Amino acid sequence: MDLDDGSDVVMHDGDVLDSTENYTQATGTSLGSAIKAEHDSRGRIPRPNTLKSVTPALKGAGKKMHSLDLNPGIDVPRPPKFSQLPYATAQTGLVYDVRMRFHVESIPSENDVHPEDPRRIHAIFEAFVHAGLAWREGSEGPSNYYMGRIDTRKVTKDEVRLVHTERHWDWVQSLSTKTAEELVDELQHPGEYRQMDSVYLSPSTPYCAALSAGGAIEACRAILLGKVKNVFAVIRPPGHHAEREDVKGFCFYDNVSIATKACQREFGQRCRKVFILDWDVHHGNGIQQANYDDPNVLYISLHVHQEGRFYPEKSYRDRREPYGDLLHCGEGAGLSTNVNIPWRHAGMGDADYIYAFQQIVMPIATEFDPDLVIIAAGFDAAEGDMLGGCHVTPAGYAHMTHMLMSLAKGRVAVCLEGGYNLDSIARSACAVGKTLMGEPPDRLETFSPTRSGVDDVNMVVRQQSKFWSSLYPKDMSARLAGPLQGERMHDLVRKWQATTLWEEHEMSPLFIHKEKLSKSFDNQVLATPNYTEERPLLVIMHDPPEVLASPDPRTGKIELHNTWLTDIVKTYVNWAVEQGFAVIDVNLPKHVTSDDDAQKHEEVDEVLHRTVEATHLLTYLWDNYIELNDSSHVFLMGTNTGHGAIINFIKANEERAQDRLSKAISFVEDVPLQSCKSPTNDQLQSWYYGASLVFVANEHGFWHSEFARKSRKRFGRLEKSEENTISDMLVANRKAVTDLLLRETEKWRSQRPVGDDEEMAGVSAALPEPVQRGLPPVGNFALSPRGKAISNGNFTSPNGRQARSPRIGSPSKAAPPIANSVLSPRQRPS
Ligand code: X5A
Ligand code: ZN
Repeated sequence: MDLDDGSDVVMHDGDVLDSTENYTQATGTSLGSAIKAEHDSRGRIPRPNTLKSVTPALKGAGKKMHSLDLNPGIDVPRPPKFSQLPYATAQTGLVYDVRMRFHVESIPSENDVHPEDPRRIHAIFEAFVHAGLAWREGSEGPSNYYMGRIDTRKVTKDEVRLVHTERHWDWVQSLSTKTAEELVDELQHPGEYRQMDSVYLSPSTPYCAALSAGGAIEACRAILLGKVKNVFAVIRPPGHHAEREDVKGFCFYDNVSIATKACQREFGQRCRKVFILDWDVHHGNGIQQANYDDPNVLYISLHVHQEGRFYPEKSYRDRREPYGDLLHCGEGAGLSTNVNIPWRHAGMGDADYIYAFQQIVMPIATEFDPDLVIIAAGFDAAEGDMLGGCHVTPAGYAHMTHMLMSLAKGRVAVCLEGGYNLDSIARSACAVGKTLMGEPPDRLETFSPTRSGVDDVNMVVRQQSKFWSSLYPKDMSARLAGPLQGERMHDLVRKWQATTLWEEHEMSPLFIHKEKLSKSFDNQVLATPNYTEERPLLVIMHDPPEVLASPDPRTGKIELHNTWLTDIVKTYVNWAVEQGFAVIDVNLPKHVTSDDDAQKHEEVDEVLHRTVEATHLLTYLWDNYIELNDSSHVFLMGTNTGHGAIINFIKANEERAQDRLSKAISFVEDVPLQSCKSPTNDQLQSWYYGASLVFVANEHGFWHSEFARKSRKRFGRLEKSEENTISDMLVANRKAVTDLLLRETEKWRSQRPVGDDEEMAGVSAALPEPVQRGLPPVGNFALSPRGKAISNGNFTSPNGRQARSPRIGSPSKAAPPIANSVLSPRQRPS
């Protein structure tokens, strides 16, 4: 065996422990001076074998654990008290050694203390003592309930080599003989094979890193040897970012992976399968790498990912592709035993974590059925952590711990990783410690996971359902992306709408010049042929129709017979056409697809972004199709982001809007209500008040704001709807809208030539002429998704003045319209 020198295990050193463990107000600097006292004249920490050692060295892995018997303190683990309840009456172990505080910045920076602060482990130990969980000289005692103290020791080279390269070991070792200046130089001019990323170095770094990894091993061994029921290892430096040959993210040795492999080697069948749960807010790239092809190590990590923008992604020397995304599921025999739960946003809280545990972690871990559970327990997702930006509470950590304790007959080793707010980590660790000791978790206080959190979890379920028989619904994306070549329903529905609007009202697409084009833009803007004529023009900017589905509970499939589409906007279009109005119908997609994401789940685009897009579109329509025509009236109607677009447009085009716009009608369900206040024109808001009608959902937050009582006028003429969804509001308030439009157009209606339009509308509604009419001119005015204009010669110039040829589909391409005959499922009009 490849062993270190004879000093590789040093047990309790009375002097050091007594002088520092009671150092209750230890700070970075005061601790620094306590440590400096032990440095020799050259400013180096003595080699461990010069520290007074009270026990003989324990060499190598797999030797009998002697320290448990040798240490005569009150906090030594005792055997279970009651053989009928061996687990319940056994103690929780505690690994903590003050010497792990020696790893400090060699030249401390003045103002900003490095977050991976030596006080971190002290703060946790201190909190344990104060909470009565851990014993310290001077604590009341003896108590039967303290954690049982387990000594740490230095990891051996042989153990480190289970995970890291020899070069990695040698380089870490080499730090111990360097001066402060040399260490700074090492950081600033990293050698050819190494690039420093988020670490600091001190001569005692190799020593502390060795104690940290050794502590993780001894924690697990104590459980597997039956000395304790579970363990909390308060260790530093952390480990989960350290890779085979890289120190990274404050980490030197991958403590948890080293402990895993050491225990698998020592205990064989008794510790064949290890489950590592990593709740540090960062992805544990090191743990993933070390166990990626091992079917006997299940690694599950919950971490903020932000689509690759969060640490440690983008920090790899080899510039590798995202490593912590949900597609990384292991390789070879280890395919399926790597599970990433990447949060696309920070700000996750208890409810998100509990949801992930219930939907993913516990089903998979239960099916995996481990012999040992190790928690890579960073507390940087805790409320108050400055690096994580999340909100997990102590009760949240307690519940996660509690759930994990149902696995592996309760064999849970908690190993500290990150966590940088001293107060947060102390409180979180206490909650975990108490839970390990048998105390039921505190009540949770938040229960609603965030929208994106639910999406993130369900995406992982979908991915992992390929590998785990306990996960449903099963994924179907492979089928979609394969020979089936699924199309987005959004695009199909809009195509169908275009077909019906063509058949019933001869509505056809207006050319929209868009830089970034996608299928979702085809057919977005449909107009009746008379939109340039002297008659009222109604422009409706609306959300896509609502789809209500009852998915198959097992497969997640949405069957068409269990799916309903409600398109209330259509009834407004029908009504307006009957009145002889021209109509421009604008569909505002909730997500704009791009070519390469055709079969992927997409979150709804941000409201702000969608509103900006809708504003551009409205401005374009106004410039090219509305302003220059002969309309007698212009009515703008908008739902949700359409409302925002109308207000934005008015504010940016005060004069033009006031000149031509007759009424602006809005329906607002789940977007902010916009005011029409202009900084330069006081008169604008009173004009808008007179020209608007704004329906606001019954439960919209506005009604509880102070605006609802005073200064309402700037929001236009508000109507509180009885209803709460756009569809319901459009139904319930239709009469108010149509009455308003009738009143506004009274004069025009009494003067116009009789018969003309009603006749046309009546004919097309009663007597469709499918074969003659042919297919609607879908795609004729829009650009194709690839950005190429498809034109068959009938091109409407963007100024909208040119006459439009109403029938464009060539008769040879004619296919029966949807209403008149049914196409077989595979058949397509060619
Ligand atoms: C263990 C851990 C975080 C590193 C952040 C570097 N490391 N910016 O939490
Ligand atoms: Zn972290």
